[in-house]
Amino acid sequence: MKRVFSGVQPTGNIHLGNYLGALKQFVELQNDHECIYCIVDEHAITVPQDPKELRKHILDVAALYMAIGIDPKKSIIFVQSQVSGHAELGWILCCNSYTGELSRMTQFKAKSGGKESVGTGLLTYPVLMAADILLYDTDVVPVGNDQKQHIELTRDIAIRVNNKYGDTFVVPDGRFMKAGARIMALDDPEQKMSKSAENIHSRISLLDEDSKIKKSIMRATTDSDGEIRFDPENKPGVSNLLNIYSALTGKTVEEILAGQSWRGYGDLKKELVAVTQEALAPIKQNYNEIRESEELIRVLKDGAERANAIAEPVMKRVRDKFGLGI
Ligand code: ATP
Ligand code: LTN
Repeated sequence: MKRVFSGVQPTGNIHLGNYLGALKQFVELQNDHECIYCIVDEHAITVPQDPKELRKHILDVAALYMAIGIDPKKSIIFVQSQVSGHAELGWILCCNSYTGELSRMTQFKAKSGGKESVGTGLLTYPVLMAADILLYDTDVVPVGNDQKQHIELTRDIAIRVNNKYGDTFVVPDGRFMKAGARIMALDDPEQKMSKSAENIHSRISLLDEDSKIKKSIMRATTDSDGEIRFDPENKPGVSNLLNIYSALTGKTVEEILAGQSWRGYGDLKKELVAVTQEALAPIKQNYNEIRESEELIRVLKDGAERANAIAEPVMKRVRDKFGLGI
């Protein structure tokens, strides 16, 4: 069985972009893959965090993982900082990457742009991500399109180390969704939907109330020609709504448009509201039960043990290849 690894940061509310771009495939993959799903708290501290909030968000994401259908009996769910190999391998890989390649990453440029002083962690963020992946001899990494560059870097670093030290790492492949790989902000379809945007109506969080879902979708930015057509370049707003519809229902855009008698954007939006509310209702219900249960901590402790059991032999191999220790 191929091994899958992916991670989500415990920062703020998980939104439809995270779900349709990444999390939904986590659930699908667990039936025929050995899956490891991480809550990457060490990545979250590359920007300032309130410690109490961070702890809370770690458990929020863990509960959401389970609420969307990740089954701890099939998959490993754990918190990054509970397995020390991530930070250790992160350092070793830092010594095998170049500041030039890291400063070229678009996410680094976006997050550091215009700032007077930039934390080192923001620059080395993708190296820690490479460590997360390589630490488990991962074959497949399901992520949203925005992470493509980081996956490429991970492959480059793995190949570089293998060439220099002999076979050390498995070289992983990214896995991207067709429909949900890039969900755009509802208020500005030129930007990706993001946890950090100021306008809460730019995104739909998985735990949003029905009334908030309705408000955000009904006020989504479209255009003025009134024609419902999938054309991301000229009609980014409408195309984004169709894309969300497609990713939530599993229907292609052609199938969606073939069966409809919508007269305008209002009709499309109303139906998307219903589809979204229906898709998120069971997630919200599961979440509330799991978040309060004691099982959650047990799952994370057990997950960390199982993750560590896979990581430790890989770390031993790495230390041996590099000549570290005695
Ligand atoms: P944000 O930009 O919302 O802060 P992020 O990428 O920093 O998100 P993560 O929680 O680490 O936050 O992302 C989890 C997963 O969600 C990643 O695989 C990422 O590629 C994916 N993802 C994030 N935003 C989108 C989006 N708008 N469309 C599709 N996938 C997305
Ligand atoms: N960088 C990713 C989160 C992340 C990740 C990983 C994803 C950290 N480590 C390992 C896949 C595999 C993000 O910002 N979305």
